[in-house]
Amino acid sequence: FLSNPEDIGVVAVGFSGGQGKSGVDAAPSALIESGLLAQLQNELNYKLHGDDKVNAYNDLVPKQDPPYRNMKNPGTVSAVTQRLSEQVYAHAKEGRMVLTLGGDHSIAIGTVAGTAKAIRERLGREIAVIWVDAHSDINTPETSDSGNIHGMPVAFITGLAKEEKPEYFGWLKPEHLLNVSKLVYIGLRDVDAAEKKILRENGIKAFSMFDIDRYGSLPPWPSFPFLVVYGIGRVVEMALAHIGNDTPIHLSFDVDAIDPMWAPSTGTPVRGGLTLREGDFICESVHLTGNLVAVDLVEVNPSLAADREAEANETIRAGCSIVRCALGESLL
Ligand code: 6HN
Ligand code: MN
Ligand code: MN
Ligand code: MN
Repeated sequence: FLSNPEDIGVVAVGFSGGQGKSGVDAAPSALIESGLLAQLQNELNYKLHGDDKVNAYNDLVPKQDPPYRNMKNPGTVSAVTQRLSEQVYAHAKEGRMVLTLGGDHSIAIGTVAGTAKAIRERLGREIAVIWVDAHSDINTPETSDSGNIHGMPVAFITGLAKEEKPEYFGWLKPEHLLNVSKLVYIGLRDVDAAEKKILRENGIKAFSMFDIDRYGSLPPWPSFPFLVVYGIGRVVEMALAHIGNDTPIHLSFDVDAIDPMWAPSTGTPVRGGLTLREGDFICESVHLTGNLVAVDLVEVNPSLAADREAEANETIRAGCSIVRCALGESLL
């Protein structure tokens, strides 16, 4: 294990400033109230560090926060992710696996920065990131159509988006950054044209929903001619092979990777996604490597649902399942 097998640092991030819809800031308390942390403690026998009170970071919100380079709430997101990076760093430096409950996906600027720096210092290693998402979240401020920073975190943590001003992500230093060769995506199906260009030009490894389907196979057994074996197993195998054996892994899981059938309450749902089992399988496989150093679960928005209670509860259940699988619940 690259972190203490029994210690988890928990950071609950009630933050929605990386996009325009309110409600995603209520996810951590909804996940915790549904029993997630209690299960980690009582059933999976982890020792949890840090408080289960949700950080709102209200003290960090500037009085005025006009757009900068087309980014919305740039000063707020920069200040919050900087503080979050310090919280994550402090846990990871102690050898704890870090579990961050978001919040929108802009918070991964802070979580990845904190993990990358701590693992460099503690193990002298570069981390890899497995980004499970319907979206690639790699717009630069200039390529983004929406101006929402939750569509840009990967550009910042890889250094593809650069900025000097410390109040606008200039606090990101080389020790915080992720090498693009150590990044791999799973679940993509809504990638902007400019993002496709960035992925191609940088040779970034990405497994789309199409890849998951096409790496499936028709088994040769004549008695089951219609049985299709789906490709998630091979895709996860290839993703892990790409980042290499015993590389510390940060798993950043956007719940919208899961099909809206199981995770409808999210800000940017896209049909045609992972089944709940495929999402769990990714997490189980990453757990089995023994190399997991951090997990983010983001973009659960309990207030976005046609039939609020039922759909929000389904989404929270999916999110809890993802986290428990990443932390080893499925091992017998
Ligand atoms: N997420 N590509 C779109 C944008 O606004 O840049 C969507 C981003 C979604 C972000 O789901 O974390
Ligand atoms: Mn997404
Ligand atoms: Mn799009
Ligand atoms: Mn995302």
